[in-house]
Amino acid sequence: MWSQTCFFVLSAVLAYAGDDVLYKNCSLVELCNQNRELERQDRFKVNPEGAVFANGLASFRMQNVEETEDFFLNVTALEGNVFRLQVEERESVRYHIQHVLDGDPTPINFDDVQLSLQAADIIVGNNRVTVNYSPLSVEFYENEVLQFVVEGDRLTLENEDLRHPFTFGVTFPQASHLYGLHEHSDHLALRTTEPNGADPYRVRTIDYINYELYSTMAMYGAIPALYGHGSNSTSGLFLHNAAEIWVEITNEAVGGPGAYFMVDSGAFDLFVLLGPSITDVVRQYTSLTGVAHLPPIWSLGYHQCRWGYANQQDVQTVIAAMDINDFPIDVIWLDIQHTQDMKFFTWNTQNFSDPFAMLQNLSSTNRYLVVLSDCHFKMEEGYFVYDESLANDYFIKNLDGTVYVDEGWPGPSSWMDYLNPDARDYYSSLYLYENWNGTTPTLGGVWNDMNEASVFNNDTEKTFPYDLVHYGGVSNRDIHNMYNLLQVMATHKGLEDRDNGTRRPFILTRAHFAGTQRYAAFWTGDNKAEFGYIPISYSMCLNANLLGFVFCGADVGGFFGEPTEELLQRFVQSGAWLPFFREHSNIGSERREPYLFPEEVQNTLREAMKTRYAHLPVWYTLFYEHVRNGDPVIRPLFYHYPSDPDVFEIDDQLLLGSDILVKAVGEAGVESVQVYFPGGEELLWFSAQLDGTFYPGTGLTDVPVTIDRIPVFYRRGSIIVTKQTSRPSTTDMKDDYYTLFAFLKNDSTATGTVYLDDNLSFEYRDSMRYNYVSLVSYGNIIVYSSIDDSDSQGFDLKIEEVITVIPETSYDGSLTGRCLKTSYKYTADGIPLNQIKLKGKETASIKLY
Ligand code: MIG
Repeated sequence: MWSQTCFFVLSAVLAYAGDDVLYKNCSLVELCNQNRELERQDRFKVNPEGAVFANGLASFRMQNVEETEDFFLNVTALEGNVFRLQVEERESVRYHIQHVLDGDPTPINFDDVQLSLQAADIIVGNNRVTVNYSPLSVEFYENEVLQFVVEGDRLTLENEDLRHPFTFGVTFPQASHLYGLHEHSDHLALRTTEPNGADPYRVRTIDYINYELYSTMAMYGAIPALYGHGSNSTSGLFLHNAAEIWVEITNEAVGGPGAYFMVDSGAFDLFVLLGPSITDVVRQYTSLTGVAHLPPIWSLGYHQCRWGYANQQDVQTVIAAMDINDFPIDVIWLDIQHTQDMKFFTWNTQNFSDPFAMLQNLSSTNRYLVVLSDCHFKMEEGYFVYDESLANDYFIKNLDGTVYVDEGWPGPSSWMDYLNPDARDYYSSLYLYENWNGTTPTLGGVWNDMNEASVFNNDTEKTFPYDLVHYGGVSNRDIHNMYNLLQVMATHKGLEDRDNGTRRPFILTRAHFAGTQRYAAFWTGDNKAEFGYIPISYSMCLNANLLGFVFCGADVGGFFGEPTEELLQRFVQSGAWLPFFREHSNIGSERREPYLFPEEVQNTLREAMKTRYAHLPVWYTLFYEHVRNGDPVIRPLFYHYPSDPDVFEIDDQLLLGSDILVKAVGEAGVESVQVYFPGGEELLWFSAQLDGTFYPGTGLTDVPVTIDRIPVFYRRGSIIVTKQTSRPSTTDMKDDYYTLFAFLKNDSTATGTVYLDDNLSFEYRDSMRYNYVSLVSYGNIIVYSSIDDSDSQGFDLKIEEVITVIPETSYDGSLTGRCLKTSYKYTADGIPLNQIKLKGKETASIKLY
């Protein structure tokens, strides 16, 4: 026991002796240093002869200006204001990735093609794509407004032995700000990078240990999508490529903000998203790369994690202490220590000698377990996963054909090659109950950590070397950023299969790529117990939400270090408003379960957590709306107030849906914070404390804060659907009645939606078993109707109370800054509301009294 503990601590210290020199800046990476200051020059032209136009595809013959090499330039029109631009050598050896897009996008026919001596104009609906032959450029117009340009003078395509780098420049003429290129610990609005300033944004999945605030360095996630937003419109791009990318950003350029992409390998396969609104661009992106399925409801509750729950008694003790101290919790997590010698899919025989009993105990309290499972496997004969994978050739190889071995948690390890479909199937099968001993449905989810992949090797920036070889001879260069996607696809299939598709899997992944959102949630990795890591968690999760990855959270409390009591309270208060809500700490930090603190600290933590649970219907409904439409769950202000330039750089405030405004408190000792209230004078924001105060949407305003809570506001005109009964877990809330808050406008109306289903299965998807309800309040009348013709039987909307809120006016009609609340618990006929069942499939109303 002792020696083992020492080993953990020691290796933890070694692993975290992080040193920035470890990670290369632009000057040390050939791709970046050789291309960064590339001269603008026309290197290519289109030869108008030989262009082919058919079925939504325009294929041009492109040549270098010396006319010695032949390329093609293809423009495809896709549904919903999207185009695809592909440029490639005629005799291409470039690798084309698979599995990233959510199905093959269907081309649609052009309405017209107009050819001149200089250019081809392709017309599709409101859009026009102009391919200018020489100098080469491709312009994208929406309603005759130039939205997006691919510049020809920074286009290069090279062929080398193992890599096929290319570069290109784009501009967004209508934009004032650029967003995207997740994941960086940086502001939401991308900043200008330049040779004497910040490095270009690096897009490569890397375990950036001790990550710093406000950096353009690569991190765990890599999503090569970029949006340009201005007061009048938004457009965007998605580069369908999983190689390393560096992106130079210029905000001040004459033709609009621009980006210069330096791509290490793979195909030039660019999707152009023409909006024209930010909502449209997000939907265009999610229609290409997919959306999440509904999370099992328990995964929206509070998660208690720690790298340090080292035996099954500990699990039981933590849950019991949470219960005794009245903290809601749904999930407890086990880190690497649950395994025998870091061998995944085994249990530590001494400390987890009876996992069935542990799971049984958890399930008796309606709680779930999530355990960590990494993609590296201990090189040890007799370890079944290692033996079977080796025998079947499932591991990644070195260039010389030998199996790749390097250091992971268990010491020398090999990494599963998820590009191999058989390896994926095998890996999926490991999750079956019969193969993973001691597991039951109470082990509801899996945590795939370290899948950048992280390797304990400082010479390769703590990840795979570039030249590793995957199934089919594919170089890691070509798929590095999507390795994680292939893993979580397999994990997801494993979890689906073990329950015969009856339960929604929950997976947490650290690395992520475009498309990973279809299978997993992610968190922002190893942050620190410092105030700055609170606002950055909002910025990072907001960015991810714009790029289709909605299920995001940060280690509450900070992974490294010791939060002060104040910091912990602020972390819990802000983390409760991010989609994934988990406290986590590393093995070297002190325990910080909420019940370990003085009574007054416990009280604030408890209130923040209970507030999260009370808003569970809001969360669940927003996740459904994401599944349905591709919309983000949390949103930056500019998403709903796109023409107010003052909000374009705000990233420490979020909107949960459209109706709840939250401001992170990211500083110690503050007595007030500046909150930006959007929407203009007519729009009022009511304090969620319901203490009677409200603020008009007139911009930055000082709002007093105490340690008790962070500023949260409800939008006037909305109906907020909550559950007010305090319960130990989301499962226990299943049959609880709803409490509606209606913030009535001047015309005495308010609107909202709520979604109900069985919380756990795929029946909502496979047999339309749900009830999606629209609500309209007219003060003392509530009108409800099911939005779809779904099978809503059993999902009646049960309300116990409706509270209307209106601003108080003084005798001369001016607002007093206070509001009036009215509670309704009975119908006008004197029937208690909780005896009324609002069935689906009908529009009806109840009169309240
Ligand atoms: O090298 O499993 O980000 O959450 O506790 C560290 C131990 C490996 C990194 C994860 C962290 C987790 C830790 N892991």
